[in-house]
Amino acid sequence: MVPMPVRRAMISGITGQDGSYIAELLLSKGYEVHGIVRRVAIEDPEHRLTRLDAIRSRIHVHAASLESYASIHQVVAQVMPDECYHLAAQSFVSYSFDDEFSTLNANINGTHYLLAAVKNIVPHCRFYFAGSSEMFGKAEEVPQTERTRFHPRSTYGISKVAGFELTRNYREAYNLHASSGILFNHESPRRGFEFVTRKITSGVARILAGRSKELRLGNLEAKRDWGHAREYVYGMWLMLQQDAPDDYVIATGETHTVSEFAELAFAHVGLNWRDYIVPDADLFRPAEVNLLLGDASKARTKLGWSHRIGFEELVREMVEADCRMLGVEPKARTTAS
Ligand code: NDP
Ligand code: GDR
Repeated sequence: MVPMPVRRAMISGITGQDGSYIAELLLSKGYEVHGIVRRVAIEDPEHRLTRLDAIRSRIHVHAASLESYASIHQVVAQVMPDECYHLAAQSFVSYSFDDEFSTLNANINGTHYLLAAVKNIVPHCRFYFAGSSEMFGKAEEVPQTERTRFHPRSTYGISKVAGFELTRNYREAYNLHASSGILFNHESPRRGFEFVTRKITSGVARILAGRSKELRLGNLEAKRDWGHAREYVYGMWLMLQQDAPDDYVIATGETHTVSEFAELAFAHVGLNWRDYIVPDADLFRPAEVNLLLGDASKARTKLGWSHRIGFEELVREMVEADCRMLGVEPKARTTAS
């Protein structure tokens, strides 16, 4: 029997939350995994490659800049990938209001460079673009599907709409197997500390450890459809295993306010969130996305994707991981009467 050739995957943004999970998934499926990282990551691996600690010896990392076509071209030509997961982006919505220009540059040009390099060098390569529910922004319908009109509310959202359109255009114009996932918020113990879920769960752990007394938050009424990152990256992989490229919403179909997340996280360690949360007007955004709720019916039907981890389990996993990190035991949860 002729052995199956090893499939080669390339991941931009491999150092991030999703990059680390998809790298693990691909390794478990026997892929040769290559990651594009910034040069500073190779200089300072102890700080910048921590999410990859468990798999460092099994992956190949290449330095390139999202701002330089030449460097992206060089890595693609060296790796010659069969599948490319383009996850690198300035991904923090709040920061996109502070630095609109670099958000647009990195997110739009980075995507364009990678698509162009794939088309020019490895046109057989399957391409995944990390689209976002932030593209819906001020959504005109609830729940949001692949057919809901985009109305982004930040340069981050605008950059993702542009990336989505570039990906679709490369699919239609050059016949690339290029798909976009429209992923709703997904979290995990590997989430960056600046995002609200991790800010809350790490805040709970710090309060429990006696390292802080309060947690300042912005808009507590915003609603998000929160899932688990490990399950969402499986959706990315499934998209690239289809015969034809397409776009898919990945979501849980449940939405919760930021205050519900905080209430549950504090309750898990026996604390009342109202005693610790300090509302901070400076943390509100100039334009907010008030309500996101995804309908993943298409992904369920066509990909066979579904989520298993619910809201409570996600919050619990994140709180417990942050408590462990600080060496504190989460107290037994008090059941509210
Ligand atoms: P993270 O913020 O955890 O990771 C972002 C990655 O992009 C990191 O590897 C980071 O590298 C890299 N990156 C950022 N800016 C640049 C740059 N200028 N040049 C090169 N690399 C850069 O994001 P997630 O893992 O959460 O998300 C992955 C992708 O999915 C992103 O594109 C995000 O916008 C999108 N997305 C995420 C969702 C979520 O809920 N998590 C939902 C929908 C879409 P470094 O470590 O060096 O900073
Ligand atoms: P989001 O995630 O903007 O949805 O983008 P984030 O966790 O930053 O905000 C979610 C909601 O919480 C409100 N909020 C706060 N947010 C932060 N970061 N810090 C606070 O103190 C705070 N207080 C309230 C926000 O106003 C917002 O309404 C994430 C990113 O991963 C994107 O890359 C991705 O595309 C989308 O999810 C889907």
